[in-house]
Amino acid sequence: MVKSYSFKEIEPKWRKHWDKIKLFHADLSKYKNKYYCLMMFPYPSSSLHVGHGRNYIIGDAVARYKMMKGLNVLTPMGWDAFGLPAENAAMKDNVHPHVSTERNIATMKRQMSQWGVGYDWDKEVNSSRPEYYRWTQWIFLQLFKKGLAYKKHAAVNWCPSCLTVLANEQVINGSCERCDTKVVERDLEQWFLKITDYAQRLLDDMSLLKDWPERVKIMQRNWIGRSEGVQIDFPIVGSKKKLSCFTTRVDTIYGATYMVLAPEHPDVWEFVDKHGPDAGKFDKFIQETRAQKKTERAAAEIEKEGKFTGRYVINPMTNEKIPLWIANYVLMEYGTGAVMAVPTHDQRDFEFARKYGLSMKVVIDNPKSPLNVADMKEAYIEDGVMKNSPPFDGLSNKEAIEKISDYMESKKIGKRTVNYKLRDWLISRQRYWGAPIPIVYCDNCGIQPVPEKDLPVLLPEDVEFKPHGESPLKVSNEFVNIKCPKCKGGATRETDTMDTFVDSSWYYLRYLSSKDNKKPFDKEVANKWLPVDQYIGGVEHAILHLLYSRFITKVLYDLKLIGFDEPFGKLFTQGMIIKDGAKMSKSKGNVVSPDDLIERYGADTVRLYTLFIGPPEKDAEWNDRGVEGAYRFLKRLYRLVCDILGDKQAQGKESREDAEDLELRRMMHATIKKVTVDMEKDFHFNTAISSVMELVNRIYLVTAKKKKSESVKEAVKAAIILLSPFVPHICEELWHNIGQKNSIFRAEWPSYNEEMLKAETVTIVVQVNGKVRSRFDVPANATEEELRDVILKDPGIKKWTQDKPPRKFIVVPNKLVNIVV
Ligand code: ANZ
Ligand code: ZN
Repeated sequence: MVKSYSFKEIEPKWRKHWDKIKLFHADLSKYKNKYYCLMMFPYPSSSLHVGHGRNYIIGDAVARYKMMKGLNVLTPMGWDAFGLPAENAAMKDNVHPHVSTERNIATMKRQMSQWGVGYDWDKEVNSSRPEYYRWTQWIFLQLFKKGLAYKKHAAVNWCPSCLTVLANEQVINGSCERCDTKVVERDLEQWFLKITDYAQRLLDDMSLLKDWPERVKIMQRNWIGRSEGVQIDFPIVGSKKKLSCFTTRVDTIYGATYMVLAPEHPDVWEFVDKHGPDAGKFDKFIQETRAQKKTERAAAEIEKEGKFTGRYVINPMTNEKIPLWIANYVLMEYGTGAVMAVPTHDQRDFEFARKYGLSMKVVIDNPKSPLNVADMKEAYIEDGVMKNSPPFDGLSNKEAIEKISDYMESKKIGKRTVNYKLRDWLISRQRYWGAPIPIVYCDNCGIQPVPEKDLPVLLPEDVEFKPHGESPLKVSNEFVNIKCPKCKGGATRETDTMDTFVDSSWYYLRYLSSKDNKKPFDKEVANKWLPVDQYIGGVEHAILHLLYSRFITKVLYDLKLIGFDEPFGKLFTQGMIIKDGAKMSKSKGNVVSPDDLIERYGADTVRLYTLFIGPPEKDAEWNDRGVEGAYRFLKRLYRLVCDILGDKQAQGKESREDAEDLELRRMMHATIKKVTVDMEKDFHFNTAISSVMELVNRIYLVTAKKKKSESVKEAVKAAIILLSPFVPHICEELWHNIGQKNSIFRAEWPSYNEEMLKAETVTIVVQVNGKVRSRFDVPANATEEELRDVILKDPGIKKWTQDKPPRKFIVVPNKLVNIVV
């Protein structure tokens, strides 16, 4: 009797079995062959779609494969449950985030389970529960005590839709990372973490991250943005003060014909007469510039606008008086907020100087064709020869950089400095759904940390959680008004909550001690299990989460709380799933739910298609027809094992081993090698799967001719094992069908024999227009394509074909090729 493929029966049965045998349970005391496989934990915003599935399915395939390779695999999962996505979802559903978060978690957990994605749920974490955020607060306090958390007044990014400030990293092309609304600037007092103290280490240690994608490292490097240059002091005419500017091109100093300040520069009103007739104009200009987006102001194309302050500074090398301007293209956030302008060699300065008729002087000449200010159409920014810069004339500008820097340092005019684009991490949020910042303000004692023994600072439940531009916690008297931990006088609590990226910057440590209520994590266990062996997640976190986690790990390392200073050994970033040309997402209305597909085809089909869709690091277009194809393959596989092996072959007689068996064995070894290498190297599941599909096709061909053979049995067994990380349910079922007793995931991953891979060769005769012209040794059963490749490129054959594509290319397998030209 041939049974048909009934995934509805098979899938729940085996999931129950894996639970029973605790397949995904990791014994943390056994760390010898440890393999920490981590997938980025999700925001519980709503149900998952097949795009999300890619992350978990890839991770699950890797975890199962590593188990079969004999490693002790830890694969935990949890919930990045605080923050805007969860809170926005709650508002939409008009329920408290507590309720919606727990409800969404239940849905997502069910979906993960239905995908057949296994986790060690004993180690689950939820960042919105007090037993977790207590330790997020604790980590904040450690940073505070180290001077790495501080409060300051600053111009910050404000999202008018989310009604909260955002970190620089959360502003993508001038818009909110969450809701795409254009951000505006606001002046507020906020909490920052001093990630800038770690800028150099975050750069240097990237050399340790050998198994990270190059593009992620490049993004982090650019974000940190290190520049070497000189900070130069310019005396101000009629003042004792000096103006400092940062330049990477000290070689151009003799060409600095004016100076520009950012409109936000704190000294602006020292230079501009506050009560003079022009004060109003300046004030208007400053306000207007500040309303411009910083990203636009930093862009090369911006229309340069400025105003002359009426004052002058002295170029310390030429001793000339040069005018002092303010301009929109200078930003306060970078360097000193003041720039020495060299219009001949900097394009922005060039445009500005031409617009306002400021003087220009060539100081780096083009060695190929001398420059002339009057004829210049743009700044000359290449390297060249020093000119108009006595005593450095004639040197190459590269040499001059060193010489002038030395000179300035010896005369105390300037100092070599390094600047970073990276800014401190703004972590306060004027939102409800986050960990309260554990700080108290007392009139007597100032800013006081909450004592560790008083943690957690619980999030009050009796407040209106909807954002209205001010911290919702402000309205809770009970929360706000407390006693100062130091003097016991009246004091108030900080009412901002922490950015969720603080929660997620350490969760990989908490999995190892998820139930410990004495400490955030266990140093010994952490040192044994970390760094994470394989981290898998979306490239959209290249800067945000991945940079913050590296920073927090380094801080914990410096505090001697852990013994490693990079959290993630290997990183894999999967591409996005696209539907109808756009990233699959609820807001775009193009989501495909796994629930319907699993109902129709089963989880294995969805998994197979998700992994087969293309190279996993690349974006891929979801296509429902492809799902159908995956389903057909699984049915075929099922039939092969149950029908042919089970019924037909059982009745047949063992046939004699022949060339066909040999070829099947060769192919089996080649397939084992292919899948193993793909799993170890680039996670190219798609090519791994297609090679097993070819093997299955070959088994079909052989069994069509033979009744019974040992090679077929071996090949079937190999095919089942090789597919099991991808389609675990059906493979577990077939594994038992072929007589195995234990779970397939307790079986050993097959090895291959290099000797077997060598294909047999045959000699074929090649004719051109019916005349024998040559002979070739080629692998047995070479395809027409392979033969064309070898034969048509051969000089001896080209002579006869005159290198033109043949009219006909007739193949008699393993014997002869006839080319007609
Ligand atoms: C003079 C000069 C001459 C410059 C020249 C460049 C070319 P990176 O490489 O990004 O670090 N700069 C400094 N502070 C700035 C600010 N707050 N806003 C806008 N521009 C600022 O860029 C450093 C260069 O950017 C500095 O070198 C300065 O212009 C400008 F032929 O100084 B330069
Ligand atoms: Zn006090």
